[in-house]
Parts: sequence; C-alpha cells; structure tokens
Amino acid sequence: MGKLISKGQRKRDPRVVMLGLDFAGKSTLLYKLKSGQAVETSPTVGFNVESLQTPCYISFTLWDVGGQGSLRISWPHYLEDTNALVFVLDSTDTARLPEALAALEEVLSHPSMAGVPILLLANKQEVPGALAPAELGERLPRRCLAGHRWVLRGCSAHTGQGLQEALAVLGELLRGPT
Ligand SMILES: Nc1nc2c(ncn2[C@@H]2O[C@H](COP(=O)(O)OP(=O)(O)OP(=O)(O)O)[C@@H](O)[C@H]2O)c(=O)[nH]1
Ligand SMILES: [Mg+2]
Repeated sequence: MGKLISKGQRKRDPRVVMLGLDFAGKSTLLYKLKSGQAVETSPTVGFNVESLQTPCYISFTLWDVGGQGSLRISWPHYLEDTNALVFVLDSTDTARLPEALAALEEVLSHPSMAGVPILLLANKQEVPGALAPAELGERLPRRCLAGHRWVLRGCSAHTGQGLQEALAVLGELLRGPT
C-alpha cells in the first residue's frame, strides 16, 4: 500500500529569492509578473512575496527583498532552502554595476547558495543606451558562477519585454538538469 500523504505534508512550492541593488526594479518586476501592470513602487523595506506560475505551470513563491545598502545584511536570512535565485541588474546604471556584481559575489559565497540555479535579469532594456545583456555578460564574475546553472536574460519591467521568456527559463532552472 502506498504511503498516505496528508495535506500538512504536501510538498511546498519552490522558493525563489529575488535580490539586486536598490532601484534595480525588483518590486516593479514582481508586480508586473503578478498583475501584468507596471505599478509605481516605493523602496522596499523588508520584503514582498507573491505566488506565481511559469508558462509551463510550475507554481513558485517569489520573494522580493529590499536592496538598499543597509538592508543587504538581511539577505542571508532569505537564502536558506532557496530553489533558485533571481538577481536583477539595472542595465542603465553602469556606475553601480561593480557594486551590484560585488553584491552578487557575496550572495554566491553564502553556503546556502551552493548549487542553486541563478537567473540574472538585465532589467530596463527599453531605455536607450542601456547595457545589452551580452555586454553585461562579459563583466560577470564567472569564477563565482562556476558550479551553478545560470542564465542571463534582458527584460523590461515597464514594457514587459522578455518577461515571459525569463519565466520560462526560470521554469527550466527549477525543473533541474535534464
Ligand atoms: N525605465 C525603466 N524603469 C524601471 C524598470 N523597472 C523598474 N523601473 C523603475 O526603477 C525604479 C525602482 O524600481 P523598484 O522596483 O522600486 O526597485 P527595487 O529593486 O524594488 O528597489 P528596492 O526595493 O529599494 O530594493 C522605479 O522608479 C521603477 O519605475 C524598467 O524596466 N524600465
Ligand atoms: Mg523593491
């Protein structure tokens, strides 16, 4: 006889944590994905969380954590039991790109992140002069990304450009290596 699984033991949805510097567009992305609308946000103090689905119907929980400098010390608390990391970069902010990549490196050095797949989003692609994903890709800290399955995609939380593709990629990362 098969084991009975009570509701309380039901497997939880995958947990996806979204990080990135303040102003990268994480909350705008979260609400665009949830509602299809570009809503006005204010800087996140703490976190927002929503249930979402990939185009191939994988339900997941997306945690959007505030990225201001003083809040980044709280990031490690969110990393435990994470099934995937979404790291959002502001493609228009070349001045703070080194800071963003250093923050990514720090996240990846956390023991909870071992082997966790990563979706890097080069956001704000609709802005003229934004750094293209390929240009951003050349600057990534490859040494730290080694050992992770990772994908870099461009998107715009304002226009929605690239978001369905990004969700599809996230679904593949959550499903695991084939
Ligand atoms: N042009 C453009 N602006 C964007 C895009 N996504 C977000 N923004 C703007 O960037 C600003 C910051 O967006 P938020 O979503 O609040 O940024 P955040 O990453 O959540 O910031 P914290 O909560 O402080 O960590 C807002 O003015 C957004 O409207 C985008 O794709 N294109
Ligand atoms: Mg926010």
